[in-house]
Amino acid sequence: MSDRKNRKDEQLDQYRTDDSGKHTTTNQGLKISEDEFSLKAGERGPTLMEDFHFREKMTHFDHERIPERIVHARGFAAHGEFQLYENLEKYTKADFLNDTSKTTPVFVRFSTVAGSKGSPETARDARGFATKFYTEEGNYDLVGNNIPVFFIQDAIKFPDLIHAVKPEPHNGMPQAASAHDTFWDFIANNQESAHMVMWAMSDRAIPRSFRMMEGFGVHTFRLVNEKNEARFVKFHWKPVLGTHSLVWDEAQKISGKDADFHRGDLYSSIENGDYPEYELGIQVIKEEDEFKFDFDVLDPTKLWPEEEVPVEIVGKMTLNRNVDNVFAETEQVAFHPGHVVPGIDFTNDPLLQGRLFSYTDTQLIRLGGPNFHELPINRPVCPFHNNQRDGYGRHTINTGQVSYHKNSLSNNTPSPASEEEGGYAHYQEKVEGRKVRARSESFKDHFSQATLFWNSMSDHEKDHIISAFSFELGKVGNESVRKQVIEMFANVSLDLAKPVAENIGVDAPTSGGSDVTKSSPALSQANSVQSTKTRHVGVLLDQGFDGSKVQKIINSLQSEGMIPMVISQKQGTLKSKDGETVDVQHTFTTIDPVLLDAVYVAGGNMEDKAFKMNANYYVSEAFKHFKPIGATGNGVDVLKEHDMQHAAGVVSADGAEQFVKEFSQAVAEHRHFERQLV
Ligand code: HDE
Repeated sequence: MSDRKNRKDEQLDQYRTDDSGKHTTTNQGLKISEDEFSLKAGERGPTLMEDFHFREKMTHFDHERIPERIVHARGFAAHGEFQLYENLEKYTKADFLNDTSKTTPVFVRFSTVAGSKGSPETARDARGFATKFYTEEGNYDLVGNNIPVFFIQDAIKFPDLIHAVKPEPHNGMPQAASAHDTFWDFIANNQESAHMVMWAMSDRAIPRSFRMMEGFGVHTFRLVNEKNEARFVKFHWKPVLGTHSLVWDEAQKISGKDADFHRGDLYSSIENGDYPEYELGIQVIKEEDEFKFDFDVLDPTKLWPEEEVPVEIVGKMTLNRNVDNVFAETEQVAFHPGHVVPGIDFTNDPLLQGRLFSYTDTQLIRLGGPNFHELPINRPVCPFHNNQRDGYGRHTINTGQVSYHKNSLSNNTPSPASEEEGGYAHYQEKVEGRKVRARSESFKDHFSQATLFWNSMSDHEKDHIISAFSFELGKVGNESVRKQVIEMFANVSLDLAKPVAENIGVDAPTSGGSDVTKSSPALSQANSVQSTKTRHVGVLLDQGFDGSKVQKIINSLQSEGMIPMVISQKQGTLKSKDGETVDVQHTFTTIDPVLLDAVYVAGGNMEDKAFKMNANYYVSEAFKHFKPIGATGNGVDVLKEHDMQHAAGVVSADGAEQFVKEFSQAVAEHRHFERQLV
């Protein structure tokens, strides 16, 4: 946890309270003398109405729940800071993007979209990536996802999309899953979804960690500079550890073994001082180039290929503090894409326009009224003044007689600021048109970028997409829906639609295919950053191991940034042949290979059937999930038993140094999908 307090942290100090070591009181401050027995008429008699302590305690409990978010209910958040690398005044007058000496406090909430508040975190889904910048000009919210495009082009369709993906209304199933009839029926009948579905069926929808996924603002926004020159912009977050994913079988098993897998990973990384870092990137298009591309820059189902519009890296965000209280902070935080600062503005993207309405509206029911901006987590670090008054849960005590504009009694204050004084002025875009309910022709190509995405995938990523479609559609009972989806995705690629059709028992498409040959290497995770940092290595160990060698290897793995965890049959201490001792961190039952990044069989008693059986299980699961596997000493016997010693990503080099070198390389590569293709 970071020791230095930033402005937001200092502000939150006024609201923090520590109850430890204190007497219990009622909410009126009255000390109570008994907290286990209600007040009764006689030891065996009825409880009395006058027991104010009982009534207050129970009433508060009865009202502890608020409605969960209609989407993104399952989320986890942390505090941090944003540091600008270079002054962006040529693009924007936003103060926090103009001064490299400033750090801006941030609060970031990650989430899944479809599942309820208690649902498993490794479901196949997009992830929310919402950032609140507490700038000196007010809060700026970048409310993004880990997928750069969206299912629909117009906000009016959002309730339909969400109704289709949520559990079906007649039986309330399935939870946190798109693998059901109504979702795929919606997709087949709303073909603008093709591009995002490709992402949702790809490895991007099962990230290894919140720390290893990208973030995207999705919409095209505007940057406006001091001279009132505007440019189109797309925002990106690039994780310093690279973008990495789980595999589907593993993700499903993690849902059972540890439904808190992603929050646990974020929480413990921050507690251990391994602060998650993301670089902020911007893609900028000049206004005069608006129509120079083969997509409409206002269409939220399109990305701007990085090879055509490069991403400029402009700053870094570091998450360095866990919340003190999940309800007060993570649950009560209220994001809104309409929370902007001077220098950042909207465009006419019809999805964005609708979001500008929805987010305040939803907080009114979720947080119970119009004063949610006063909750500590939502307060800007700069002062706020206006004539809004009253309402449920008002905290501010506005003094004085005047609460209207214009006035003379308070010298016509509070009063609007001019642009020079920092007043927000909307960009004066010229707009004209008839009132129509329609969609622009330029929004009607739904498949080219879906094919671009497909073309950009490596062979193993394509295999995963075929498997994901086969799984999801395999769960769709209605045959007509299955057929419609195959026909739809035949427009993306026959190399995709044909094998899926075969897997799900419907006729292969006879027409379709795409002329698009373009690809964008930046879209493939196979080209992402490799790193050993914070990778969890399960060290399988038993009594009588080779003490000095194993200890040396464990220390070296640690200095490469990995987190080795000794796993054995029983908790306690293990003794080596040469008398060294090692503490056991987990037993074979308290952890599972699906929760690890790599497995290292460091040796043990192979005569012991239980040890051998567990070691076999750990190694075969890790192998199945393409994870790096290492073995030294008699641990190598386990590899031999599975005939895997020569497979990709399996390391059994003899000397400790060589072993660490090869094993570190294997861990940095994350997964070894060459195994899948042989
Ligand atoms: Fe959201 N979305 N959304 N969304 N969204 C909400 O607001 C909505 C969309 C996103 O951690 C809700 O406070 C509409 C795109 C995130 O608290 C709600 C449309 C993107 C979060 C809402 C969209 C997002 C939300 C529910 C279509 C990526 C969680 C609770 C026009 C750019 C924020 C809440 C958090 C949450 C509406 C589409 C991201 C109902 C109407 C596109 C990360 O207001």
